[in-house]
Amino acid sequence: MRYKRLPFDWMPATLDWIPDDLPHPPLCAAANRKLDGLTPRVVPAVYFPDDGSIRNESTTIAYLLDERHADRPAVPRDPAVAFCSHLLEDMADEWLVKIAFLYRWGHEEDAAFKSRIVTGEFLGGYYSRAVLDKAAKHFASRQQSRMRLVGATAENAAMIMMSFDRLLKAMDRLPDNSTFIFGASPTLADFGFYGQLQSLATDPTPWVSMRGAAPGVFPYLQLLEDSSGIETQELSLLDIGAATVDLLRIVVDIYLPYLRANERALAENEPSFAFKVDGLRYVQEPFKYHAKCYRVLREKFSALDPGARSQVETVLGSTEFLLS
Ligand SMILES: N[C@@H](CCC(=O)N[C@@H](CS)C(=O)NCC(=O)O)C(=O)O
Repeated sequence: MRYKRLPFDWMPATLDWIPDDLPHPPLCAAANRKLDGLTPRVVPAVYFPDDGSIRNESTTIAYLLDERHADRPAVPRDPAVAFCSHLLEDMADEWLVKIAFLYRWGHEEDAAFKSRIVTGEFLGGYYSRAVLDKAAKHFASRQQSRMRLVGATAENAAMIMMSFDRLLKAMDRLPDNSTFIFGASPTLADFGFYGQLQSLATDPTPWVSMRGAAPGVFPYLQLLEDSSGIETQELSLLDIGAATVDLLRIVVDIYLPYLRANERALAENEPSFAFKVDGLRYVQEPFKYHAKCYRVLREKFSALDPGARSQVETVLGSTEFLLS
């Protein structure tokens, strides 16, 4: 919204995250009235005052905002860049959340620290320390109970951490060749990465490893925090550097095989699925929404004209997982 120079009000939202036996402060009540009837029950959500609609799913919201406010688009105009940007944003939304979950809810120190920040934000003030402690504990244990659903488990930790390691190495090299992932102005991919990396950069444990392994990521996040002063540029895959190619290769090596294994398990009604990368094994219950993500990616790939498709093929190295 800041990049697009759209004015907005920020409203902390609660869904059902406050225990029933605690008072629901006025801030929660106001946000909950706006979120009433929202499906699926996930945030972020954007309320559009012009038609009174409320929409969620961050990718859908981003496309919708570009449709309604075409100036300063987050979706690049060049179709090959737009496709790669969508691919990276999808991985950021759906895979990087496993890294964030594993760190935040898998370490007691991180869980205690961040659950207070999250719950304190939606309690909004005028609460006692006892109320904050109770709400934070309730929220942390609720999130910990969801780790398996997300795939953030001890048996998957090695692959998840390997993907984080590759991600940090690539992101740290981004400034060698550009400011943002595809060049001098940000795209949907940057905003997707921002959401997850900003969490990781402010949680105690990953913050320390990021400072050591990838100090170049912090100025990038700082620039993205408010990119309203950055001018929009035309972007081309012909100008991208090695770091961006490395990021895209993480999609090819890990995220697309994950999506395919998930889709197959759903089609065959399997209770769980597994896949391997570099000898590391990942296992999870199938997740319906990720089958939709995979379908959308293949539809977008098959809609590319031959010129754009060949550019995408060159940077990805392999498009085997994108062919229907
Ligand atoms: N794919 C969705 C994911 C949204 C999502 O899962 N949001 C979480 C919070 S970050 C949520 O609302 N979860 C529901 C819950 O925990 O009850 C998006 O990108 O918007």
